[in-house]
Amino acid sequence: MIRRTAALALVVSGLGAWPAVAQVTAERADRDKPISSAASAADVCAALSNRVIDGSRLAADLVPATAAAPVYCRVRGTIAPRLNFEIRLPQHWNRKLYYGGGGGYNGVIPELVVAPLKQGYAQVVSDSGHQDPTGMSAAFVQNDPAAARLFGSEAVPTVMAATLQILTEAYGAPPSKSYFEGCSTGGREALMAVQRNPGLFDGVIARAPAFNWVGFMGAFQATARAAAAPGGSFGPAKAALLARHVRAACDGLDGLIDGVVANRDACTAEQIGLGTLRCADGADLGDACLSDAQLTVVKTWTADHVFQGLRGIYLSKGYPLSGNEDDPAGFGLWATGNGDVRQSGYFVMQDSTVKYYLAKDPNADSLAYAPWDRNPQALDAMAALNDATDPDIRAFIDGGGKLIVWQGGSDAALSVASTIDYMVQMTQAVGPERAADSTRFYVAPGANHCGGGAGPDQTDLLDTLDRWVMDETAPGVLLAEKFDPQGARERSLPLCLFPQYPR
Ligand SMILES: [Ca+2]
Repeated sequence: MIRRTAALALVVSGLGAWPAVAQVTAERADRDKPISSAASAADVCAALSNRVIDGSRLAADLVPATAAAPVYCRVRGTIAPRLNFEIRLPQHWNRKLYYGGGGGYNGVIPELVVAPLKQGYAQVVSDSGHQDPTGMSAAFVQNDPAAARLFGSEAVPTVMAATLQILTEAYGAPPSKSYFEGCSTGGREALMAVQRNPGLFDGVIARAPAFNWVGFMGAFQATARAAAAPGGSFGPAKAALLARHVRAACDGLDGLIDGVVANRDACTAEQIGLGTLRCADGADLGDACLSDAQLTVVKTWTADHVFQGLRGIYLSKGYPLSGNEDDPAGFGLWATGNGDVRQSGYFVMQDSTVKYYLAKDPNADSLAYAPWDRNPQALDAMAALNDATDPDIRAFIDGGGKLIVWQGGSDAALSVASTIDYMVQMTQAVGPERAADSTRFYVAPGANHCGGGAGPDQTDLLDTLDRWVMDETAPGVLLAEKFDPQGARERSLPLCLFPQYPR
């Protein structure tokens, strides 16, 4: 409680926009309707509807129950000038807050996360301060440094300050515990909160964190350039060839031929022997071999990339070959565009990044922008905004915070090797005792970026985190499950603490 109050005061004093909880509580006494933490969704909707809190008028409406989700009160507001947030209040509040992270370049209000609502969590999400239905454009940073700062790190503490005030308005008390969970950009927001606002959350789940923004964007561009080069087009048949080759070399190294390479450390370049896939003379001779240009795509993708700023270097570790490169929603979606690189996630994200952060020219040809570190000041500026690479998270740990980091072993969007590197550095920075006491790291073999893929991708990390925070039941080996589209369980695997793997 001391920790929470201190954190809130810190956030509020830094903003000036939202009054402190103490003031709100005092205002409460003037209102006639008694509200308690037992208030129903309809009660809190009635209490909050049309309330003006520091210049922001709240819209509150009751969302009826559906087959998928229970009834809840949806509260919408805007923090000037245009930071939109949405709070979802359950029928029976469990006195805890769940903050859900964003994705890509944000710009949209994330969808309802049903499981925490069913468990009685209040839930909050935001668009992080700009509006863009594609969620993949960095145009918002053009001539708007405030929007750039909100996306980088400031949206979460700003929305948290408002949310704590509104929950206090609704229930007469702030939450007893606050958790953050996000994937990709949401995972970056999770680590950013741990690093820059260490008192904000009692527990944080960072899934597939996009934490090394400068590094992985540069790696995106490098692979996109290779795939855009003459002969570099990498279609589904070539991806299938590559995946079969990797599985033949590595699938059984974990003791089970199941289409998933769990023993990734043993699946080395020597074990894989990519050279045997080369077409005669390096020419493209069909779908049974790879041309030199196509091998360059794979080598660029699996290589480490280091970019030089004035303040230091920016790193992206190579992507491990997982044997799941034939998944059109993984390697195909992100890296190659299934044969048309301009349709790939890499191209789209790096293109917007070059145009609005680096070249600062909406008409720039992003693939011609080379080398990636030609403007080191621009790299440093983007890193200062967006990189959550600080390994020293002692302030978070020493304040009692718990951190769970998760990533899919065949994540083609963000390299699991970069996350492994961060977790090693973090452990060195805080010391192995603190890391063992307060952090957990899981790699789910065969799981894609944030979910999907050949391997079991589903684990209830929120429940795991909550039991850790509430009961001090430290997580060990968990269960990863995979469900078919009808919700039936297809298979499961143990979810081991890194660097262990199921065998
Ligand atoms: Ca296997």
